[in-house]
Amino acid sequence: MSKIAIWDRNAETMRRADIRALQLERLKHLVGYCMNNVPFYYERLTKAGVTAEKIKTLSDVQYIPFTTKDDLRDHYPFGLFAVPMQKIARIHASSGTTGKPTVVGYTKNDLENWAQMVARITTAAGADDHTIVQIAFGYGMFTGALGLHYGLEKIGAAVVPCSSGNTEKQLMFMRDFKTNALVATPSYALYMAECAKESGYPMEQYHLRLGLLGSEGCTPEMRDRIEQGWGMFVTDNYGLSEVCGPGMSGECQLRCGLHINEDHFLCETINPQTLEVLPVGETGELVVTTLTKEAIPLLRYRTKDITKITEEPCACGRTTARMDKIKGRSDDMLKIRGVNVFPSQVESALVGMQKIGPHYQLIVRREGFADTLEVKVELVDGSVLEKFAELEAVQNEIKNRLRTVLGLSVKVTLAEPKSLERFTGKARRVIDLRNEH
Ligand code: DLL
Repeated sequence: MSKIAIWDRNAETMRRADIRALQLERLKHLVGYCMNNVPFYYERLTKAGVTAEKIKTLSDVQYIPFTTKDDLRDHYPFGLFAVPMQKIARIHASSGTTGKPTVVGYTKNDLENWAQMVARITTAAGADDHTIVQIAFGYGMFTGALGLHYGLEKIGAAVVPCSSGNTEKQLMFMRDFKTNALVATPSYALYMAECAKESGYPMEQYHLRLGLLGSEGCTPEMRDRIEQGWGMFVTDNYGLSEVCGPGMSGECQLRCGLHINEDHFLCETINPQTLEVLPVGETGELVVTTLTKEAIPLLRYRTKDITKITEEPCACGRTTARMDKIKGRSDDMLKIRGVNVFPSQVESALVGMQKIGPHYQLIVRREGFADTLEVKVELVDGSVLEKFAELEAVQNEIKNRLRTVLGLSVKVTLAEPKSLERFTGKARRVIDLRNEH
């Protein structure tokens, strides 16, 4: 592992009191800016009785109403933009599965800030000007590819904009270019490792050392599998298109939480049911206020992502608050016969078990009035399917593990090797059949 480098020492190692003071100053300015430039916020803030002058301390942020994905959708496409179109330099949209996508814009300043934030988190992860990085996120409206692209260019890395898919070609470039870093979703990185093993070229022809993975959850167990598959060191980075894209936070090489770019984002956690603000250190839904965005500033945006924040300084020297790896989304949480189940819990319990592969699927059904969960996993060795006693033993072991972790009895189905779907972008592991007849 290389020595710990810091891209923007000023911003990343500020004293806590100075960070808080800067956030307060920016929050006050932001409230005025939103009032003056976005009619939606003018109405919301006026109704709530909030003005810039009334913000005296950072905790006064709690008086500002939340903004949600529905607010963005209701104002599709540009209704929440705070600047005229002449000032917009780029437009992205989120990959929503239903309804209209959420559209976000960037001014030139926003793009520069974004690239700086990505430069910070990729440096923290261990990338530098010796890095040859293949970007295997889909280029297009998704913020992942271009977001990482410009940040990595800024730190002097050689960027290979492969996009996602066409895995054989990706692998050829990796071998021929001596690519030493990979940007992808964890599920695609895992799939690529599987393809590399099968492609017939010795693994010594691959030179990956660093995985900058993000855009979806990845348990430590899954991370181990990816690291073993590639022989590389994997870091996690987080963001969402609504608040800029990747670059909001990322792990340093010590991997004890994701450093938040706090000069650009004010983060809180709330109880998603009661909406009350939680004390720092308690697990809840992450709420983000963008402190510097010009094109589409967001006040208290509800991310639906579940995490907790710590303000303890990190041994890497950065003083910025860190968030835990995302535990799940509040809207991903399955409620099975009264028990809360996060797909990540199932992943932790399964991945790393002998005899089964790291790909899985969760199928939720409604039977009568009760919801049931089926967990489908792949066998490493398909011949087990013909040996009843062995099959039953594997099935029971998985069932018992899941019962211990979830406190719930689930149906376990063992499938042929390589029979479950593979993903080149974000994985879709939960199939919810509750509303199908
Ligand atoms: O996924 C932005 C991004 C791109 C982040 C590339 C990191 C790397 P969206 O498509 O708007 O934006 O999806 C945002 O993805 O609310 C989380 O639920 C999930 N997500 C993103 N990063 C992580 C992560 C991008 N590191 C949504 N761990 C978020 C877990 C993540 N979930």
